[in-house]
Amino acid sequence: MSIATETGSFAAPAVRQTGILIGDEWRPAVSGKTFKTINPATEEVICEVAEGDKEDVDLAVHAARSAFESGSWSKMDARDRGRLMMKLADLMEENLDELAALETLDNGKPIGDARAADLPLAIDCIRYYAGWADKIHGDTIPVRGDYFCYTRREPIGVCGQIIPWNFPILMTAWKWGPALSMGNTVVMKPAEQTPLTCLRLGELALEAGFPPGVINIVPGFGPTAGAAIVKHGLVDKIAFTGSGETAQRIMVDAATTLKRLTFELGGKSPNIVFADADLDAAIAGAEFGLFFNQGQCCCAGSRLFVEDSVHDEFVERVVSRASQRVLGNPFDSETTQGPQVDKDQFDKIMHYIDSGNKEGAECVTGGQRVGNRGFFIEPTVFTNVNDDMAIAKEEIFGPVMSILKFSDMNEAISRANNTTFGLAAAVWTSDVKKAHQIAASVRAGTVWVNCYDVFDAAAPFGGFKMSGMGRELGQAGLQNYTELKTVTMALGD
Ligand code: TXE
Repeated sequence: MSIATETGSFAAPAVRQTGILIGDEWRPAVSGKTFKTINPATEEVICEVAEGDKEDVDLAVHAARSAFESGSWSKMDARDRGRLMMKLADLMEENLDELAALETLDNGKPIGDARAADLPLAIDCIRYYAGWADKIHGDTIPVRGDYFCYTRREPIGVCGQIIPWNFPILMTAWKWGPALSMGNTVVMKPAEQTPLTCLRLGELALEAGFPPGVINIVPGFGPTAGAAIVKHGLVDKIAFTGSGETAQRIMVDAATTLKRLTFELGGKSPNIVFADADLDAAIAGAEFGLFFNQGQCCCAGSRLFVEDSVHDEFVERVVSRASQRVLGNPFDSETTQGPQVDKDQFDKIMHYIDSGNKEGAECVTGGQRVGNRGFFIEPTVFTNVNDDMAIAKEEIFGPVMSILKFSDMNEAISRANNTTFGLAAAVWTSDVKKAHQIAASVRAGTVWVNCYDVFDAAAPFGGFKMSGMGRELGQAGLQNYTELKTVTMALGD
C-alpha cells in the first residue's frame, strides 16, 4: 500500500450552510446548541452545525404538514412537480465540483469516487424519479354489480427520513426522489457525522423553487432529533437507512402511531467465486466489492467464498491488488482509499481485526492503523476464516476481507444463506446454469452475476431477512410513498 503525500489536487470548498431548514428559512436550533462535524482525514473540526432536537423537529414537522395540507406540492400538476425535480438535478450537476468536494471533506471518501459515483448516481436518481411524477396512476376494476370501481395512488403525507453517513448525498437523493415525486413532503435528518451535503442540497432545492415546507432538514443526533421525528404524531411514514439495532428501536418508537416503515439495513453479503470464473474479473470485482468506500457499504461482499481449486491463486492475487490501494489525502485524485468516517467506526473495525486474529484466522495483509492522524486503516485480508468466527458473521463495515473456501455449489448456497442478513450476493462463473441456480437460491434482495455494486436508479434495492423492509429505487420504490385508495361509485339506482 502506498501513501499519497502530495497536497490534494482538488481544494476543499467553503461550507455555506450549517442551519436547520424549516419551511424556506434557515434557523439556528431553538436551544442554540451546535455540534462539530469533523474531517476524518485530519480529525480537525470543519465547522459547527445547528443541533436540532425535539422543538426543532416539531417546527419542521408542522411546516411539512401545512405544506402537505395546502396542496402546494401534493396537488401541483404532477408534470410541474417533475419539472422542479429536474431543475434540482440540473442545479446539482452545475454544482457537482462543490458538492463532491464537500462530500469528501465531511465523509473522507476519495474525491475521484465522489465525482464518479456518488454525485452522478444522486443526480440520476432525482432525474429518474422526476420522470415518474406524472406516470403513477391507479386501475379501473371490474367489480360485481352496477358499480364503477377505480383506485388512486395518493401521497402518504409527511415522510420522516433518517439517513447514515456512508453515502450522504446519495442517500438524500434515494429518499427525496420517490417521496417528492409522489407528492409527499419530507423532514430529513442527515447523519451527525456528515450533515453538510444534505444541507447544501436544501439550499439548491430552495433555489430551484420548491414551495416552502416541502423539504425540511433537521441536523442533529439520533436519540434526540431522530427519535423525535419517529415519535411525532403528524409524521406518517419513516424511511430509515442505518443499523439493525436502530431500526428495531424505530419500530418500537413508531408503534404507538403505527407509521409506515421502510428500512435499508446492514449485510454480510456472500460473494461466490467458482473455479470456472474469469479470475481477472472476479479478483477485480472482489476487491472493488469489499474495499469500495473504505468498506463502508451495506452490500459489501464481506464473505468471499472461493472454490478450493483456485483458492490459493485467488488469495495471492487479491492480496497483491489490496496492497496496491493508495491510502491518503482524499482530495488527491490518485487516492483510492480514504479514512473511516469517525473514531467509533475506526475502533469497531480494529476490534474486529483483533477478533479475527484471536479466533485463528490468518491476516495475510494489512491489519494496522496507518499514520497517527485521521482514521486510516490498511486494506486487510483474512484467510482460513470459518463460518463461526465473528468476522464471518457480523458486519464490520470497514476494509476487512474474509476469505472462506468451498468445494461444491450446494455447500456454497447453504453457507451463503446461513446468516440473518439478506441484502446482496454475487456469483462469478462462466456456467450460465450455475449463475441462475445461485441467483434463484440465495436469499438476498440483489444478486450480481459476474459484476459487483452495479447500481441504477431504475433497479430496486433492499433486503431480505434482517437486512431491511421494503425496496428503494425503481418503480418498486414508489409503492412505499403512496397510499392506495379504492373508489366505488354506484352507477344504477
Ligand atoms: O448507525 P445508526 P451508526 C451499520 C454499520 C455501522 C453500524 C453503526 O455496521 O458500523 O451500523 O453505525 C440515526 N432514532 N450501518 O451508529 O445509529 C443516526 O443519527 C432515530 C449500516 O452510524 O443506525 C443516523 O442518522 N434515528 C448502514 C442514522 O440513524 C436514530 C449505514 C444511522 O445511525 C436513532 C450506517 C434513534 N433512536 C451504518 N439512533 C447501511 N445500511 O448502509 C440513531 N439514529
